[in-house]
Amino acid sequence: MNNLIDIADRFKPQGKVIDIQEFGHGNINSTFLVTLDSLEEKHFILQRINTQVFRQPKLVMQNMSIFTLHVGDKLKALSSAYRLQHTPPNRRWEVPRVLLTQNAQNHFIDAEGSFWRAISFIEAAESFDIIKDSNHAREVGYALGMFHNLISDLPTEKLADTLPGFHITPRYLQQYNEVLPKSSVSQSAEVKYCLQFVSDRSSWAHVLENAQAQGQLHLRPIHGDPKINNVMIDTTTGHAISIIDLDTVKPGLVHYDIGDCLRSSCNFLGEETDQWDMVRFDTDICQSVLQGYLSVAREFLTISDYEYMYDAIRLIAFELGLRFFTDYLAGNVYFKIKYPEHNLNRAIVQFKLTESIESQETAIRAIIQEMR
Ligand code: GN1
Ligand code: MG
Repeated sequence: MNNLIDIADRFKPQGKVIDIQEFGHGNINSTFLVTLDSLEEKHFILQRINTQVFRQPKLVMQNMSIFTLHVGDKLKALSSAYRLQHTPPNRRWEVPRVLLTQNAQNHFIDAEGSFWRAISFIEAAESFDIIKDSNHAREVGYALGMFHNLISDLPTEKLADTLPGFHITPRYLQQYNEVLPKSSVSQSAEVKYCLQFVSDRSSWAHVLENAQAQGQLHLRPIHGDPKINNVMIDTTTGHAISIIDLDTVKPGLVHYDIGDCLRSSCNFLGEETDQWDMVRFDTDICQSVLQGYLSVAREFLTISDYEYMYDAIRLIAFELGLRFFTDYLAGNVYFKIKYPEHNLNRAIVQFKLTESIESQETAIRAIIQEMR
């Protein structure tokens, strides 16, 4: 704790650190909520970046600064006509700020070599691991649309690739094929189910990358991780007011974001359930998320973008299952776990969700078609 206080002290904007608690449910970084005895800024977020995953954490911070500057300017420049059209009256939209150390650095490396950074806390807001209702779903979709809208004109060349291969499904398949022969996990019924599941879908897994190679889809700045619990909801109004967790903001396909937002929102049991056979993709929630998304994002989507939306939803659920399963086979080197089979269980949840998406293909395609 003392060590944590020392580190928090370096970033605190003012006041005295009075409390530090672990915060959120991140699978990669370690996150803490710092409380200050200050009247101005009462809290901030302190994070230790997992440098096994983010090998160049300084580039993560650089992207974050470029993003924040761009969006800050853009929000100021939004015309009142635009605001009237897209943002209901009194809706706030906040962008997390990077806090600097007393030496004006955006990070601090401690004696053990850990990489720390601090980010402003969004007050009077909360996030949820599981969708509450269709109103919440529309807000989650709105948040992603707002985010894409604010960064759609940020040239991708300005953003560094902080996580090469992230969301490129064929690369995950390649890793899986490398890890599989070396793995010593026992061939339980669950493992056999996963092996078969991946094998049955391995040729289709190239769908988005092929579409990009053929010029049908284009790289844009993306969030990379817009799952439901990264959308902050105002505790009073119920409005979405921010998307947090900007580590994976980098060039990519908006489809990864749309797929990730939907796979996480439309699963009422959440990512951590052990009731595999009950996992379903809820199409009503899907419709509400897309309504919210398109209320702000319609302008920059092309006909091809719509055509690949169904594949994106199916693919990102499959891909996350594949990533969890590969990590289980590799001995849990990437995602944090609470028990040895954790990543296997998480993989099965995503594969069951993928099955549910596949079994409702016609209905999901109809929802997308209706909204175009
Ligand atoms: C990881 O740590 P967290 O929860 O922000 C992962 C995402 C996954 C997510 C699944 C950099 O995000 O891609 O979708 O777990 N982030 C990275 O919960 O791999
Ligand atoms: Mg994340």
